[in-house]
Amino acid sequence: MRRLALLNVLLLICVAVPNLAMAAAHYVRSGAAGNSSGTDWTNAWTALPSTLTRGDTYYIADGSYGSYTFNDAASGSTKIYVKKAIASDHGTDTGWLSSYGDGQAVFSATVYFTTSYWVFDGQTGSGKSGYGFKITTSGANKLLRFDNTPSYITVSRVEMQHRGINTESGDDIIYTLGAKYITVSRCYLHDAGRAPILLRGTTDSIFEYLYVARNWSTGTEHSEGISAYNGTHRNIVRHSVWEDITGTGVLMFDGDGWEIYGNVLFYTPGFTGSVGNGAIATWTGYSVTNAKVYNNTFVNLKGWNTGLSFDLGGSNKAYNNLWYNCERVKFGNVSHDYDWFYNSGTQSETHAQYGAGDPFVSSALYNYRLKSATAAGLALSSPYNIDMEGKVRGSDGVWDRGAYEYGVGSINNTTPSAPGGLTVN
Ligand SMILES: [Ca+2]
Ligand SMILES: [Ca+2]
Repeated sequence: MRRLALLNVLLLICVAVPNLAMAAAHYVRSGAAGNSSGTDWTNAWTALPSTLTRGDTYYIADGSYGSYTFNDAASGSTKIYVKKAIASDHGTDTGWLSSYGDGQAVFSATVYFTTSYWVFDGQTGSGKSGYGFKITTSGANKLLRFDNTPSYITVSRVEMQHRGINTESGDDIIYTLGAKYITVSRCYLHDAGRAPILLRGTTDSIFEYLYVARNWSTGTEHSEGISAYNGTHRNIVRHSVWEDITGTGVLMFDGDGWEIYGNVLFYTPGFTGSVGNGAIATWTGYSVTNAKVYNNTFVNLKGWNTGLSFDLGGSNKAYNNLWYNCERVKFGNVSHDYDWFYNSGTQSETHAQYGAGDPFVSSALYNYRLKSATAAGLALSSPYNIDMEGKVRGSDGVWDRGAYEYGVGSINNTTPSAPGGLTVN
């Protein structure tokens, strides 16, 4: 027994030691004036070094940084972690000052990923404020690029502020070329020169808990909130807010197996933009198959079609969506039912519900939580049963229509909260 126990202990040590020895932490702080070894906050690098080590974590303090290209070769599935340093997670205390961790680390030019297995985490931020990382530009560049078909990259808690001017040269915020298994989570994308998210050949990726506000579209250079084609399949867009997105559509894509659920798409009063093909749609001559469009809320959208329209393809399904005060809600090539409408036309649906007025807690504050239950929607399986605040749809007996579940859990539906209601952490 004792020999067995000792053997187990030795085995544990043998397993544990290499991992401990391999994973190191390094420190980056603009303005650091130590020996630039990156070993603590006094001796931090002033910018990320050109070569990073697989398995290691790089903490970055508040400050200004330039462009960076994450291009170190993958090694199996071992990730490299790049994190904003914050009070509760900054590695060593040697040389640490709280002022290094209470603001933003700002990359003032494009951030590129050209290899796989990365975690890029700003650690703080939600809705429209408090993000640990920021990427911005004064030029026509894209802000966050995934080139050369990289995969397994997670980007979270990053503000991406473009310059809001369309120069007709491809001013997009996020751009992918053949990327796969990308997750962009809890980021704030705003004032895109063209498209906030432009995907080419990207599959199996997730865009979630985003706040996306304003893009720029012109007659000769059309824009969209998401523009996706050339082999874009099985991508998920969920639990996100899309404010004042204009152009061909808000979410425009082609391909198979897209899932779009739990989003809010809205226009603020006085916004003069519009959408052409649909709020969620594809282009003429493009094909969408097996799309699922569930429990989204559409508010005050304007345009030629603010519904769901897929030109070619089939087997597309839409349930439990809510349209309030939207122009010309039309459906094309999609089976739809259990939707809710007010001042958004009369639709051919067996279980359509027509509301009596404004159903929201506070339209003035863009709080689109429901102030009362809707007629029961169609109960669906996981993962469609969770709203953006984590409420389990239907657990009070009524699966509500729209993005926000009513009447479940500890969140008081009648308490106004942050604009857009994106208070999740
Ligand atoms: Ca600071
Ligand atoms: Ca309910």
